[in-house]
Amino acid sequence: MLTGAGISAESGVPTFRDAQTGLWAKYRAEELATPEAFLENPRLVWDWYVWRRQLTAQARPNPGHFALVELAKRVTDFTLVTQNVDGLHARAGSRDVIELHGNIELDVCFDEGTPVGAGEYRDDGSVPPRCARCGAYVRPGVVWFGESLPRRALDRAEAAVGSCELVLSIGTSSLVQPAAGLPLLAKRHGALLVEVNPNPTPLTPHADYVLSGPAGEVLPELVRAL
Ligand code: BV8
Repeated sequence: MLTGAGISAESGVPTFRDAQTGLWAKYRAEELATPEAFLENPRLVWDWYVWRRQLTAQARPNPGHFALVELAKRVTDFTLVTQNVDGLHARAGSRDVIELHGNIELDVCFDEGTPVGAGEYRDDGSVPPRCARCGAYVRPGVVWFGESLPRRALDRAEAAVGSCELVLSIGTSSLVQPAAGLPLLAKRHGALLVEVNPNPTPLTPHADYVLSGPAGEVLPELVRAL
């Protein structure tokens, strides 16, 4: 299974396609989610992530997330790969989720690249906060545009799509690489490709089946039909 922002839309988490609202309306997500934007204006990008963290903290998993928990119990070899940084799959009860683009709850030292946890922040009132070890800014533990994905996560995802019989691409616009290439990789290895999305995407012409509707409605139906 590969999921994108669309599976969290019914939980109230805006997708990347959705225009940003309020303070952030004048920015494109792809512009803010870059190391360049952070270096240029650390406070702006940090505040954007604080805002998004509040949104994801308030969000609750929806029937689409829970249906994938159920599906995992019904099939022998199940792998869940997500582009989402909201942690909602794990909160729904999914185990061993491959988070290709990191997790918005985590903090990382901008210079050292190592996790920064409680007691590891410099107590100087800096915003963004600073790493107690080296004094560099702390950044959210997500993969920004132009940055490589975590090697182990990508290797595990590629191994899964290289050996699966069925791949579901759920709630993704299939525009961001290398994630968007994974369902096609699976198809090239002989897997059946099913897309779940209320809107067509560049992947739609390649899909064997398209379940055109909201994931929160389609996925529970799929599980019931099993
Ligand atoms: C990299 C974390 C090495 C941060 C994210 C090849 C060709 C062209 C460009 C590239 C390429 N290779 C690399 C690039 C550059 C770039 C890229 O792909 N750019 C795109 C914009 C063209 N990729 C990278 O930079 C990657 N790194 O490749 O490193 C490298 C570097 C440079 C050059 C070469 C190689 C890193 C990409 C990861 C970036 N980080 N997130 C954060 O969240 O703040 S990406 C982020 O955006 C999300 O994680 C997600 O991946 C993406 C958004 O896509 P979706 O999840 O699909 O969401 P979207 O809003 O787009 O669509 C929602 C869909 O849901 C829609 O289709 C809608 O119809 C549907 N929907 C709506 N409601 C529902 C629904 N579906 C179901 N149910 C509903 N209810």
